[in-house]
Amino acid sequence: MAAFSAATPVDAGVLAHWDFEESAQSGSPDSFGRYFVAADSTGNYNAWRTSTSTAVRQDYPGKFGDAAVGGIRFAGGGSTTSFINIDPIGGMLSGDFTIAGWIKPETLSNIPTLFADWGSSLASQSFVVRLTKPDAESPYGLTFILSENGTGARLVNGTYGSIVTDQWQHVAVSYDQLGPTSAVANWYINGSLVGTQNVSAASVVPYGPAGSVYTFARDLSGNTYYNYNGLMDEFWVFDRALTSGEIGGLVANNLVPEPAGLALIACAGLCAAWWGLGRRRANGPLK
Ligand SMILES: [Ca+2]
Ligand SMILES: [Ca+2]
Repeated sequence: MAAFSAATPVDAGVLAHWDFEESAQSGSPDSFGRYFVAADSTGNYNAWRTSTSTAVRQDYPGKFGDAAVGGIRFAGGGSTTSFINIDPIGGMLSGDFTIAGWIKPETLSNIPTLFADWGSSLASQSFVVRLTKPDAESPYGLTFILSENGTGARLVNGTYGSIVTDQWQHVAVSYDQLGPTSAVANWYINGSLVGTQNVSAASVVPYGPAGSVYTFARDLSGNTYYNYNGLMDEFWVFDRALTSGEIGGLVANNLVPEPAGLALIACAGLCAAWWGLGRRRANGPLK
């Protein structure tokens, strides 16, 4: 457990991380009638279900970790129990964030949802990360939808890149508020930037945790044909927009580098003179 979390820097901004190293889900409900499925390394957002059906299984391989049981499988295919839930992540949707994880789809049909705020309609979902085939000629791509707090208007809505079946692929989306009225969203597949949207709105603050639950592998109420079919592994949520280099670190070794700015912050007092000299050498005299 948490073998791949141990080296994560404390300042990396991790809000949640599920490594799915469990080999089975709990057969006994907790006091809320929920069955434990997967631990979050922060301890705050353990994933649970409302049943023990075999539509979700922990005895499947992942991308990282145990070779036999290091991932999780969702049956999809119209199953009404093929999903896992977590409590809404406070701090995720009031500002910058990144969602990243590994997927290995078994089938691709309809609009498989990977991770979303589970609302009663698309309009009531604060965020959705799913797979979409935009038209008959295009491959399935990575979709990211994010709604504005207060109005529900779309801040972000797009599908980019190419997703295939039967291969592990790393998917990530980030949201970076540049100012009160501007932001930028990025889509990554296997560490490569595949899409960017510049956001301009009266307020670029996304919904807070609007739903009663966040959910993996399930979309809206009743729309079981939106359930994802396949494997997942190593999903992370961060409270900031990771750089492409940091996302590359997740792809290469499932590790998160220390944010680049923190070294300077940490030595701000002692290093001010040194940093000033460095800048002078690099850029000419400071004004
Ligand atoms: Ca597992
Ligand atoms: Ca794993």
